[in-house]
Amino acid sequence: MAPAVAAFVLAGLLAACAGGSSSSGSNGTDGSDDGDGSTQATAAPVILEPVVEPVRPGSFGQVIPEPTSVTRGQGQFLLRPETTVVMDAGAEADGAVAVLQRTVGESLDLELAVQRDDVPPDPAVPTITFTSVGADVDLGREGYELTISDEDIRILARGRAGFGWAVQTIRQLLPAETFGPTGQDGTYALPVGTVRDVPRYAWRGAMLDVTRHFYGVDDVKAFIDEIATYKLNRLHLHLSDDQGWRIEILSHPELAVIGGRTQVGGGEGGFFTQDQYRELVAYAAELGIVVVPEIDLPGHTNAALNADPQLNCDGIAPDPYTGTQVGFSSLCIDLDYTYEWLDDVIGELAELTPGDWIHIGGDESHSTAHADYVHFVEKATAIVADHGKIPMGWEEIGQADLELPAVIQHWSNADTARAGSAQGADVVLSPAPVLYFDMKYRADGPVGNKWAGYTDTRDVYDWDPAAALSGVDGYQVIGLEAPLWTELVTTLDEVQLMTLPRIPAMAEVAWNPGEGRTWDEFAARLATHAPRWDALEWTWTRDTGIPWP
Ligand code: TNX
Repeated sequence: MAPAVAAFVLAGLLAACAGGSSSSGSNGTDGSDDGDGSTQATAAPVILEPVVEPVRPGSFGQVIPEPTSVTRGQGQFLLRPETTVVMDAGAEADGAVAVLQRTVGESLDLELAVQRDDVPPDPAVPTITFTSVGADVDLGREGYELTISDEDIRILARGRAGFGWAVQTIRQLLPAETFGPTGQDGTYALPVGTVRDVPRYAWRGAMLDVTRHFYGVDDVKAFIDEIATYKLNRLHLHLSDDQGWRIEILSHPELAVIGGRTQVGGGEGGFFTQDQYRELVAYAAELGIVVVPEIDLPGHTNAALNADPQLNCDGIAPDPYTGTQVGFSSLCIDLDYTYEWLDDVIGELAELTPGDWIHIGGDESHSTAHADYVHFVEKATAIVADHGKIPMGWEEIGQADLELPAVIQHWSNADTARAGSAQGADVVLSPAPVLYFDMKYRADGPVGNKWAGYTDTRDVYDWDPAAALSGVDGYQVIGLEAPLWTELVTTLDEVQLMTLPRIPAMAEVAWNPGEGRTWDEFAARLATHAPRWDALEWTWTRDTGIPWP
């Protein structure tokens, strides 16, 4: 369809929707949602032709990140109690189906029983089919095609992630209350149409610092739920720092037992046992998220130096540290023990990590001499590679000779980041003035830091990652990641306050290349997510400039 025709049809559709305003979101129920969530199958507006992108509020739900292409049809699919899931034998959809069952299924009291595709489906039963048959290469590892007719739903993808993201889209096409606890009343409808959706960047991440303040399994799962809703696919866990060591290491138990006892301000700290950590990795994997563990080295190591005296050049352990300074600690670079210890730690971490990457930190090693720093990074990255993983580090590691593959994470100094990319390393962008979500939204924000400036939701949304690091080839930038440091962030409520709504804004920048995206349109769509967060009892910031309900 020619763009002009698409625009004409879109205009007609918007006029047909109740009120005709660009924020008349009825979650795709064509205005027939009577306001209490129940939906009648009648009263669809008259639409002469399907609408082709761009997607706009009221045209096909309020999905964030905005899908890269949508074709809107007429009518709706009703989710009925007998709705059955069909899994094609070749489809790696178990995780996605489990997520569908425990979100939409539990909320609406639907069993969503699974049937293999070798059993011919009863034509009277509405089905949701997951299949890879005919999925084209352009869908990549994470893309999906979601086709909703008035009789059934078909999800086409090449792998786990694509099926998972299709399920997140389905969730968002339903009304807000379907995000709530079990037993929602009513019949819920999905709009008829096709979404074909492929992400812009392969790395769409968030980092949670569990060291400065410890967050336990349930808190981390809640954070995983939040980022998965917006199709982020990497959870970087900052597991060690001066103030705490948070992962059990069986060959050096004192690291967690002693190093886990502290946190900023003197609270009791904590750590993950390896079983708990495996549970988190599996929980994330089901939602399409790879966990990237970080052990910060050779600085940011006071907790380890305190727990194991042998790591110190003089054999004397320093006192525990519960303040917020950085740059004062360093492993002893000349000791053989340092590398034996590191090999043990990285070896156990590699065993716990199905993902490709292990992050060795490398930031702010201000008390390590430059030559020592370079020597250490070369040894540490080699140890990671020996354990079959790709070394990743903050941009400073680009000062060392890097064996490829390697990933550097840009946060502060573009020249340092370029030194790594010039060696061929992949680059993840986390520039502090835009993506450090420990910064306050604005001066009067209740929680947060300000050293990198204030960052409101619009700053995140309007940022252009393609222009962020001049002189670095576009293909080397594999994606974006928002770090949440927690010196000043002390509870899960505050984690959510700092990341909602900035995570959805970043997620859309990372997913959708943006032709036709505008802040005003996004802000209207974003506002419709607040009732979803409320239904989930997630805390969020009522940032300004967004038409919240
Ligand atoms: C800088 S960013 C740090 C962290 C702090 C953070 C606070 C980076 C690689 N290092 O150690 O927690 O600032 O905003």
